[in-house]
Amino acid sequence: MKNITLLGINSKFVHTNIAIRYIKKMIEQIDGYNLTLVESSINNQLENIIREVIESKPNILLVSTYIWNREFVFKIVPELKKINPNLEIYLGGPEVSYNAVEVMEKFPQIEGVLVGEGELIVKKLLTKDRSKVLGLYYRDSQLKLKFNGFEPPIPNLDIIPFPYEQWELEDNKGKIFYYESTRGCPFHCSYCMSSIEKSVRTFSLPRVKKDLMTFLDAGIKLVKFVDRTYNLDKDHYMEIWKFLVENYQPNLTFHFEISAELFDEEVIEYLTTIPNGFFQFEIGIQTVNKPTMKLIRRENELEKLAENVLAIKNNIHLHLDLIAGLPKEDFDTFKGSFNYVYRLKPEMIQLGFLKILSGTEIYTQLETFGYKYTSFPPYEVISNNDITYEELLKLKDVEAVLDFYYNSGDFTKSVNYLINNFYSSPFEFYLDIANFFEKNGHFKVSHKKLAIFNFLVDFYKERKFEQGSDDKGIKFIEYLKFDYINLGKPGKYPEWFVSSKDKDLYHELIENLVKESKFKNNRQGFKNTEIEEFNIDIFTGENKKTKFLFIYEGKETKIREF
Ligand code: B12
Ligand code: SF4
Repeated sequence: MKNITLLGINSKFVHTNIAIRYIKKMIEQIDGYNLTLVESSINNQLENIIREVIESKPNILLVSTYIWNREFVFKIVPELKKINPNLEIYLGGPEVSYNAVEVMEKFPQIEGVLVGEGELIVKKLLTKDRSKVLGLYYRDSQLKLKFNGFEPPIPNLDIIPFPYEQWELEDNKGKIFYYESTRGCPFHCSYCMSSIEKSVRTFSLPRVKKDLMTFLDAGIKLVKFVDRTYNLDKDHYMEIWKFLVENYQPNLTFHFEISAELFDEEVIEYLTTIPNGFFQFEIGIQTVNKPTMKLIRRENELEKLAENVLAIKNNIHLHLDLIAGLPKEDFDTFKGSFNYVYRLKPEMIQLGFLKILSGTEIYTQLETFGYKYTSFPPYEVISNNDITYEELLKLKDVEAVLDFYYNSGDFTKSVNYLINNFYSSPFEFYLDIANFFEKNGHFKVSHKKLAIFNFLVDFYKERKFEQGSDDKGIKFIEYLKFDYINLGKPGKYPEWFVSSKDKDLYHELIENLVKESKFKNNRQGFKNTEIEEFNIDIFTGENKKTKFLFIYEGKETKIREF
């Protein structure tokens, strides 16, 4: 009996590694091996991971290597070999699949690199002579590097077992569970590793439904489909969606990466009926600059895209992605991309920076577009012919303030008011406040939520906006008060928040809510509510007093005007 340890190091504790689980399940089909899964995150200490691996007493170690753990993996491997010189170490995963020769030459401690889809290759490695295994880089008895050619993509995905154990789903309800219903992508985006492997294959629908039922029954919170573009085959994806809706669970969200312009009217209509929050879509828009779209082979149909996004945004959480550093996208054209996405008002805007990944088309265009990028992971672009390092740094600052003032969802009224009244576009606002943060050193330390509110007040004062507004700044503060109180019952009121409330009326409202059985008693009612009077109509902006009762229900706040 040999011991095999499988090592997966995630980017954060909440993530899971689906690849290493698949491979474990495949090895379970062969006799003669004791298997241990060691899963950790890059936030753990190297020493702890080394210890955990060694304590599992492996004869063979299989390591899953990705961009986020590459540095960790290459530090751990030599140490493990020092501790146990007989350990056979094999690496697999996207970070070693396109540069296996280099990896084998640099790390003599590594027995072999398995390139491409690992499930069948590992099975063959453990059951056949190495000279018969496709997809394996290894050294022969004279230490000469050998490769017998690539293993073709697995034609029937159903041979791969469901990766998760029932107990782990039940014990780790808060983790993100990844899931695949298809593999491969037919598109050719020049920066993306998934564009390399063209063949799209699907797990069968009965198989997918069975797997999804396991998730639905387990009481977990988030399942992320890693299908490269989920909505490729309408029959396939609609049947899965319909199945999920038939088995709807209120506290579970399914996340899909989709291409919004591929939806037809029937699908859009169907999507407007999905229970709120049940589905979450990530849509890679990346850029709206025409020459850039052409160069990266990703030509968005902007009108259709916007129309579809707006049609489904009421009940589906949307994450829209942009990439800075693409070819022919300069600082100004990036503004255009940013403003396009911002005006669609998704729940989240993910502002990413181009990574130069080996194996992709962009990797072959370094000279054409003058790319400079970091030689360590994640190989992020430093500059190119169209954008400077300083401009990219500025966009990083914009990304940070965007997280504070947009993605947090905490400033909907106040920031909207500022953008609509004092700026020519959303980007100009975020750039301006990013400059303010930089000048005042606010990026250097982390801040509590209240500080982020206070900075907005300081910014408002420093820019002297009240001089340019006909209400002497009243509206801004009223909107900010609303945003602040909407977040939860204030422990204390900041200096700029002069609270105005009718205490007798508040008492009466709570008593009514207790009568309605909304709360058990007055104490519970006061704890979970707040009232406030505003000098303007928060929803129309008119100069008219309004009073609201805020009812805090977990992450949600319900508002009643009275
Ligand atoms: C989930 C995910 C993440 C998660 C992390 C998950 C985790 N476990 O911690 C998050 C969201 C944090 C993330 C972030 C990033 N990611 Co990401 N991510 C993915 C995603 C969507 C799924 C990966 C996956 O599980 N796929 C399903 C499995 C079954 O397929 P697979 O990974 O290809 O694995 C197969 C083979 O590689 C191989 N294999 C894998 N491990 C092993 C081990 C052994 C021993 C063997 C033999 C074989 C083997 O066999 C597997 C099964 O066939 C992929 C895209 C995709 N759909 O695959 C991108 C992907 C891996 N990410 C990518 C990138 C570029 C990034 C970012 C840099 C993006 C960014 N923000 O700019 C960041 C980096 C974060 C960081 N801290 O540095 C790239 C490639 C990176 C690389 N070379 O590793 C991918 C491929 C996207 C792309 N199309 O370009 N990502
Ligand atoms: S970015 Fe998305 S659509 Fe483009 S090749 Fe990669 S996975 Fe496919």
